[in-house]
Amino acid sequence: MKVTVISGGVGGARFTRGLLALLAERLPDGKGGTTAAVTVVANTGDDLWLHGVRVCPDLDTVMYTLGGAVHEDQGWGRRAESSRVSTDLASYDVGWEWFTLGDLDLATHLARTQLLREGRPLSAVTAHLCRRWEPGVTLLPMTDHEVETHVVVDDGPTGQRLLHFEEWWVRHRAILPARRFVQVGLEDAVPAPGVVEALRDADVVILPPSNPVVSIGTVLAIPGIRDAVVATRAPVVGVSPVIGGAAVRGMADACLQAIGVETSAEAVARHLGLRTRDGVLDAWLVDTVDAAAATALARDGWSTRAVPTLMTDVPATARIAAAALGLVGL
Ligand code: FO1
Repeated sequence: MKVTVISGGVGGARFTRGLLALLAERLPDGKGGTTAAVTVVANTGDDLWLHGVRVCPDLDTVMYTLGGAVHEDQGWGRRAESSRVSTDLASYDVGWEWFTLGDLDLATHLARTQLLREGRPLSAVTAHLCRRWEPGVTLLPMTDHEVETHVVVDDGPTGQRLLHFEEWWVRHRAILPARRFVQVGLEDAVPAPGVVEALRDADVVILPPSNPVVSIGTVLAIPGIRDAVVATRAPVVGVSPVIGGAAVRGMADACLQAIGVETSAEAVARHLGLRTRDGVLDAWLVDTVDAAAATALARDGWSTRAVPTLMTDVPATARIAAAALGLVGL
């Protein structure tokens, strides 16, 4: 069975961890894993150069989470981390003192940067790093090109300026109203090797509860990826990142507001669109509190279901993954 997941950071990583637990139960490989082949196509729009190293937040969040090394409470970065280097760097007044690169996390960025400087594409570098963490999936960046999400914010009464997404998200906690998002470098980008094939050859494509704008939206914006999702023979099922009108993680509501989409399970589904009507989804899983959304969407041709969708732990997430697969007959 081939499963392809389009993922951002924390939400997508946690969902995939539950999905792997479910698949290990249903299709065991006898070694605690699964015979199913899972590919994660991850957003790299949050990536940035900092202190001379290339930081890939969503790739690393998926790699660390599935590799068992993630700082569980944060959802990103390494467990048992320290920040001696980052603290000392601040003394030089260099870089972003509000963006902490942990000491162990730095090893990942240094290794990645060295391999990139040797001329290897990000997809090959990611595969190399995953040899250590054995995430149990094929982890692909959405593209090997540098595409960085920037946020247009007001600058004084009449001006506007561009902030890197991480500055808007971490330094300003998404408080500055985002007028729009710009993926710098998008026009030159093509899907990374294996991405289109993973979408084309999948038995199911899943959009987990990641940020629909800056994570899922950015991946779908890479020329060729959205078309591959629309064209795949696999059913495409999404899990709402919004429960009861509130974004579960991060500041998805600030992002949705920026593109004029209401923060609701129904509005996000309609934003992503039904595949038979120029969208990308066939089915949409919502939380039990959003049962009305499921009913409204079902009336418009959606395949929907309302189940508890809070990913409180791995078993709960495995049940959510089972409900998502169940929605498309798997
Ligand atoms: N998020 C924060 O809120 N504060 C940080 O200092 C921070 C540092 C950081 C370093 C490496 C990395 O891979 C992620 C980091 N994040 C931090 C999380 C990051 O903002 C998010 O993981 C994604 O951008 C959103 O998915």
